[in-house]
Amino acid sequence: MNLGPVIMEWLDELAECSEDPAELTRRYLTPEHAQAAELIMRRMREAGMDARMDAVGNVVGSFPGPRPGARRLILGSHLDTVRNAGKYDGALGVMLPIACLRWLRERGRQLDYPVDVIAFGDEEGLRFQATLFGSRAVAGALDPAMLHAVDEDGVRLHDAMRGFGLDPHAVGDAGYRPEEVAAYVEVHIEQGPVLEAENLPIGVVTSIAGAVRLRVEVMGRAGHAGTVPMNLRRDALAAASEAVLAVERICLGTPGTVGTVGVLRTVSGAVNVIPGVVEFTIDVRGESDDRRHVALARIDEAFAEIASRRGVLFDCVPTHETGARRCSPWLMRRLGEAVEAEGIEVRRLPSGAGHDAMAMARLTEIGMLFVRCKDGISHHPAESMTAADAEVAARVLLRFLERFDPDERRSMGGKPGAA
Ligand code: HGY
Ligand code: MN
Ligand code: MN
Repeated sequence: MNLGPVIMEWLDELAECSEDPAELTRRYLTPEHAQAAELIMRRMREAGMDARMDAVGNVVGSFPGPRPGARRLILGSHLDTVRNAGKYDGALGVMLPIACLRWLRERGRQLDYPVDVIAFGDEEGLRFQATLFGSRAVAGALDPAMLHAVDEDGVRLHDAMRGFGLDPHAVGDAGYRPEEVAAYVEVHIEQGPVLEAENLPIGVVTSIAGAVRLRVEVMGRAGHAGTVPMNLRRDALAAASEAVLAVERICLGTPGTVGTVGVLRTVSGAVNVIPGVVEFTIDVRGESDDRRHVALARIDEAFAEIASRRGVLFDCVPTHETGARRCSPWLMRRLGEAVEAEGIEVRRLPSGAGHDAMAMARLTEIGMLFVRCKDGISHHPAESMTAADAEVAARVLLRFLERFDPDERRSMGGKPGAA
């Protein structure tokens, strides 16, 4: 079939769309987003799809299928990246389905149901902290308040939309109606070590951990580093440092949760000034929503104790929360059958990382395939996978596509899997 090398070449090409040639960074509503969108639309058109940009900057490719009005299968993932990212997080789930549809078209094999491929414009939330913005819009689950988010240069999301040629009042146009969608399936690198450790190229995802992100501001009192006695200080950075270690200690002590402080900065810091204001972010995930809430309550208590002992204030603002999601048993079974048909052991595994599928679960049933990645590394330039594994994933997806019946689920009853 030889799709693996084609997919890897497309991913190399897409990785060129970066705001920094030295490290891959592609943020929402930037010239690099537009450049990537053009490239993706070109590949979609080669596959015989209609390709367009939707009202929030997602790229949507549509394959009509012979039965107008039949419920459509949506495939896809995100085109944006974290800072200094790897080439495969998100991009694999955009380019692989397009390559598969082009392969089918070149052989005159027509699927008998409509398929859309969506490259979501903002899953990571790197620029506006508006995580899953593109997929939430498609799922009709967008919180309009997100439009007022501001990036690090003070640009508001709705102004950036206008600058990108989009109308912020039209974001609702990106939504699909539940009755027109049969399922959403996302192919993604595992971003973890399990498949590699078990020498498997591919796995079927069972659930996606829920996540909450907060922006925390610690307000103490700035002062001269030489004149303020230690016992009279309200050092915001010392307090924040205790808070960071509290997040680590609490999540270590709350089984099934992970906690990360990914960004920390002193506001107008200087070597000879006691930090007055410090900002940092928190990301807490949990296999179950309850576990995540327990960890958050404990973090709240710890911050209150630090604040009163040190005479500082903590202001914690949630910037994102998504509940844990279960993947559809129906889709897990069909994806598993496709893996088995390739002669591969079916390994089911949970996702600790978040994905657009979490938002799409508000619209339809979700399924995910994980592809092995080297050393489980992701969100880092060392993120890598092989053409051979891309080939396996393409073969599995093609088997899934050729057997998929958009009406099968309705005959089985049941609702999308929200844990
Ligand atoms: O943060 C995540 O889990 C995803 O990569 N956006
Ligand atoms: Mn990511
Ligand atoms: Mn991702």
